[in-house]
Amino acid sequence: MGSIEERLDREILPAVLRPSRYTGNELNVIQKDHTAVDVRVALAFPDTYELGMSYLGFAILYHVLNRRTDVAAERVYAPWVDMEARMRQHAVPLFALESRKPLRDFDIVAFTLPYELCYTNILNMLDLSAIPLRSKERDRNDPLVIAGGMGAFSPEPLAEFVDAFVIGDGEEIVLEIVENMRRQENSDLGPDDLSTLWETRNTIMEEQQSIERTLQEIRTRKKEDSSDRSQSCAPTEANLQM
Ligand code: B12
Repeated sequence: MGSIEERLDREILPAVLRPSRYTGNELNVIQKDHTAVDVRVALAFPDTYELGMSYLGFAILYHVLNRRTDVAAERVYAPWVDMEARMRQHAVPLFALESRKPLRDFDIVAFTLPYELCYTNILNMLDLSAIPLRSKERDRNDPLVIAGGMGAFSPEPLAEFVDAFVIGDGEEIVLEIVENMRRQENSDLGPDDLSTLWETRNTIMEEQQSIERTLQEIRTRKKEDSSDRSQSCAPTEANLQM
């Protein structure tokens, strides 16, 4: 079957529209040896290369993260439909442009949420990466899936799929996140110990469950109220006689 490189170069890239979307050899691109860094971050933009490449927020985070010598930050964009079909046909998982390494080999997959229209692309990108879609289906062998950008202000639609949302500017917090991850990687914590990030993920899930319980209670109460109201509004014999 050959390596990802061979399958891409021989079977896939010559057959798709605009193959340069997937080659990653632009000027100023930063390539690092994954074995020489502590934390590997895939910055994921859930739309085509042209839309993501010109997005300023992505360029800032790429720069801030790669300034650290112990972090490799790479980019991945949603493949166009022809590329996706070929990748699935040749069993090539979604890969980051700089190293061509599969997303599931990264420590963190960091999605940007620029507009709500692209949310289904996020699920498709996780699926193409063979990363379980739902947060609760993933374990510590899977990357931590985080998201930031405009959409993080209303995270509910993606709450089941994203481990942690970053609300607001990302320049400083991404460094805190990788520092947490680095400390976890370099510590001798056993698989059952929770790093601060995993605690965050669990807290978020518990909070979400408690929000869901509250919403359910509100819905049930509303139903009860409306059935009470419809009873009180129904004409009773006494009302009709008056
Ligand atoms: C520029 C812009 C565009 C440009 C984008 C050009 C480009 N390629 O970048 C163009 C004109 C193409 C565009 C198009 C659209 N846009 Co527009 N756009 C904007 C605008 C004005 C600025 C975005 C920006 O670049 N900000 C500057 C960067 C540096 O800031 P930032 O994005 O906030 O990023 C920071 C943080 O959010 C964070 N962060 C970002 N990502 C991540 C990821 C992680 C993991 C972390 C930790 C942090 C993090 O760190 C960054 C640095 O601090 C915003 C409004 C606004 N003022 O934000 C609307 C906005 C994002 N657009 C919007 C919409 C709706 C659209 C369109 C769907 C419009 C349409 N109907 O066609 C299209 C969609 C694009 C497409 N698929 O065709 C909406 C989104 C609303 C929503 N909730 O979905 C916004 C919010 C405008 C609005 N108020 O309605 N848009």
